[in-house]
Amino acid sequence: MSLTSLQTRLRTFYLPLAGAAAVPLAGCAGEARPPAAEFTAAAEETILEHYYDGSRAAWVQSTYINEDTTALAARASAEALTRAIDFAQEAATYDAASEADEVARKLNLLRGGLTVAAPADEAKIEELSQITTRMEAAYGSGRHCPDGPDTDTCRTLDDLEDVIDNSRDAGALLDAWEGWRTISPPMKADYARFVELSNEGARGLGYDDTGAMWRSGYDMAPNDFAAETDRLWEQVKPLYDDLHCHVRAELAEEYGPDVVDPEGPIPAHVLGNMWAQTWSNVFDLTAPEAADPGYDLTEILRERQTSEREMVEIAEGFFTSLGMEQLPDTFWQRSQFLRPRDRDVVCHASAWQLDLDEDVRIKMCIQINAEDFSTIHHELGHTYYQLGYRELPPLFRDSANDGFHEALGDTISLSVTPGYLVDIGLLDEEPPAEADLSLLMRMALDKIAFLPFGLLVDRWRWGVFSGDTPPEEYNAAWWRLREQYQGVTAPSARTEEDFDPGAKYHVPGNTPYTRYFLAHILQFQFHRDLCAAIGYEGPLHRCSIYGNEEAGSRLRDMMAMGLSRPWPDALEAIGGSREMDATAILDYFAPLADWLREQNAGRSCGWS
Ligand code: X8Z
Ligand code: ZN
Repeated sequence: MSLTSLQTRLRTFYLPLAGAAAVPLAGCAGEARPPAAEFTAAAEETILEHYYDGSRAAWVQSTYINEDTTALAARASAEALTRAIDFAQEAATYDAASEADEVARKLNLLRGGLTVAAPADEAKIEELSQITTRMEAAYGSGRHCPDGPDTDTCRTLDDLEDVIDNSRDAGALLDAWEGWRTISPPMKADYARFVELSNEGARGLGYDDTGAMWRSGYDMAPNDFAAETDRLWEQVKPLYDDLHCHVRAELAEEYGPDVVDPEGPIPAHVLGNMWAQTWSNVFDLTAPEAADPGYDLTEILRERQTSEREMVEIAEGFFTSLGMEQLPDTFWQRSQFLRPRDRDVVCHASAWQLDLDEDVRIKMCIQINAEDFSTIHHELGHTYYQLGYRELPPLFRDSANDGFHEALGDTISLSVTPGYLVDIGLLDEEPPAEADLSLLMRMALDKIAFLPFGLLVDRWRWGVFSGDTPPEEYNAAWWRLREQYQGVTAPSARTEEDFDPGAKYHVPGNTPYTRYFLAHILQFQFHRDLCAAIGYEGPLHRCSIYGNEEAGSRLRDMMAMGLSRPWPDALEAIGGSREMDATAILDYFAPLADWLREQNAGRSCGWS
């Protein structure tokens, strides 16, 4: 996995993969316990010692899925988890509050920095590791085979996404949408058992459940964190509602009221994305008619016959323009850019730091299009963050909070403006100012549309982990949240035989998801702060920090801080503010918000 995904499994399994044997454990009568600083130092040493072995096993499994690599990865995962739990339990015996800041932080990270805990029981650790590894493999090798396995009719996620992203045939869309969701029902029993075991582990460490453990990683009380995400959502919801209203009206016109009810939630198969999480593939149906965006980056990349590797090189060029280092040779030698022809891999994009040092890699199945160009910047954001904090003590080699890791590369992507594309020679001239509305619309279809999805995935998991949502209500609860937050509905009848959350990578991959919601707020905040810092005064969507030393130095300072300080300190390093604030995203889209309100005049909005 990766530090996004990678982050998950790194920290989950491999970080505290440290060898328990090297650290004397407390608990035996008469045995002296080392001072906390000694304990954390020894833990970090063992973490480093074992980390590479664990992440190599995970890398090989993700890039070559079969029984053997899955068994080896499960074994490595069990060993890592055993050590992690030993460390976490040991850390919990210290009173962090009475220690110096740095040691207190390390104790809390050892105790609560896991994405999955396990009961301190060898058999249960083994079972949990097998389940998580099996779910990951099931997703990666998932195929829809209408005529049975290993027939010519089998279609991979790429094949099915190709339909969802591009087709306008409601029947074909439905077929692809339902097809991908045939991969997940077999995961349901595993998922339910995973919930039981990981909760037992979290409770053993003093948390109410796994969801509470996840919410504890934000330098504030877990309940305050949930309230903070509600507050941010309330700030942006009016803009989302306006976008939803307009998009639904245009889709109803395209597909007719039998497919898209002009007053109800939008069916999930017509939004141009397998999970209806970003909508820019329906740009042509929803764009402002008078304003041509002036260019299409997908077409430019294809016409120029840009290769997958060249796309990564262009993205690297943005980061080096900010004064960051070139990527190491091993990055180019060891990364996976293409879907291999002859074996199953986990194609979901991720960025890895296998040795917690310079062995950084990305794993993608790049397609030559604008969306993947942006995802490459996203992944390199992870990579540069990893390189940026590699000198810190091992436990601090991570971002200020997980939203920061997800936001960095996207912040760079916001600077991929038409002006920047002209600068690097991909575009001949900047489109006229009238194109801005369309450019903002294309961006909003990704960034604004994503927000409620970014929130609801973990709202679902928080309910599952707390027991409010038992297995017999998994799917119904998922669709209730999809409708409540997104105003999106299932395009055909679903039952508890289905397990639709399992068809989204991060559920079987056990990657917390609120990080992406935070990142979508933070990246606009970073962008606004950096643009102000470089003295830019025009509209935010035309600002690019490309080539700017001052912006680069602020980003580098933040990355070099890693996880060593509470996240408000890192936020302050960028722009002075210590609070997350969604007004930046509202500022960015202000011209579009006005236009949307005009379009919606006379329409009835909302869906309940
Ligand atoms: O999973 C990712 C990245 C890897 S951390 C490609 N993202 C989320 C998703 O695809 O669902 C980026 C945005 C949201
Ligand atoms: Zn990411």
